Amino acid sequence: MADYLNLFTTVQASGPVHHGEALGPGNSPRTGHPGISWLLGKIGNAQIGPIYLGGLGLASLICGLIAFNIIGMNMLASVNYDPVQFVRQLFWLALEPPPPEYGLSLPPLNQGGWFLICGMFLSASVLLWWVRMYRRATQLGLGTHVAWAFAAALWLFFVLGFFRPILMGSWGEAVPYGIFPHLDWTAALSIRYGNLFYNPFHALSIVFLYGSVLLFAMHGATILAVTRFGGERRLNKSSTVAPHLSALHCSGAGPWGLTPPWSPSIAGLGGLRFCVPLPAV
Ligand code: 07D
Repeated sequence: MADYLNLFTTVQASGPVHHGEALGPGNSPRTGHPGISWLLGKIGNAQIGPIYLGGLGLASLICGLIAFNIIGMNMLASVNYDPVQFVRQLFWLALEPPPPEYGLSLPPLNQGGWFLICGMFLSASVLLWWVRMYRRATQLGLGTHVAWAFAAALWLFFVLGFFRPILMGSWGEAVPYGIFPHLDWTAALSIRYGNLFYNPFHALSIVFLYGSVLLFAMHGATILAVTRFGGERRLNKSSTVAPHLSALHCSGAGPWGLTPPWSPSIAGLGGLRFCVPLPAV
């Protein structure tokens, strides 16, 4: 019989697709028919769609697409519209900010003018997406945590590409659009400030970034373990997993066994909750 024993023997959830919570007035309809993906179901929610696009989402995508095209067309122009060279040199191509002599003034299009126009569209795109994200959360009665996490990333994006160049008095300080060119910018900035590896604030940023990832992973894994993967029932059936612990914590008469509520279970999360016998499914 299929059983919830560990992550790799889970039973795939299948059934009628869910079309989402009812949307209140002022919302657009969702688009697309939801589908089920077995592979996605191995790592999380198996259902994809329907998608909520809405006015803000659409406006954001349009602005992003304009920015993307400005970058692509400028890169193409830089290789004389040769498609072969475009592909061969793609990782080295760039849409660069204006040279420093222009300061914060408006340069000609091919001297960084396109870069500034592109920056405006890209900024509009990410800000519109932020508002969409915030509104989706409130409309569905969720917390706005994800929007604030995204805002933290946007803060870095705008510091590097907008606030710092203004404070330095030159758009030339901004990060170029391009795969290797933006990495070159990072390396150059690091060297200019004495190698960021020696900068304690950069070190702290790394620790917090990696630390957040670890905490989010542990938090998500805990939620999955005790909900989707049937953690309560699995621990209750712990005789299959650890007979000695099961005998210690889950034996005895009555629904609560001999485990007092304050004693740790094998999960260390409180004996009472995890030793309640549940009907076999
Ligand atoms: C940039 C913000 C999110 C962007 C958003 C915008 C689109 C694009 C595109 C339409 C990433 C959305 C945009 C969707 C659409 C089109 C075309 C997030 C961003 C939302 N470092 N370093 C950090 C490490 C070194 C340097 C942060 C590690 C070297 C500089 C992080 C190492 C040198 C800066 C970090 C390492 C160097 C950083 C980034 C190891 C280079 C920064 C956090 C192991 C030789 C930035 C305080 C992040 C910063 C930064 C990690 C090495 C330079 C902690 C692990 C020594 C100049 N580095 N780094 O999430 O904040 O970025 O520094 O070697 O400015 Mg570093």
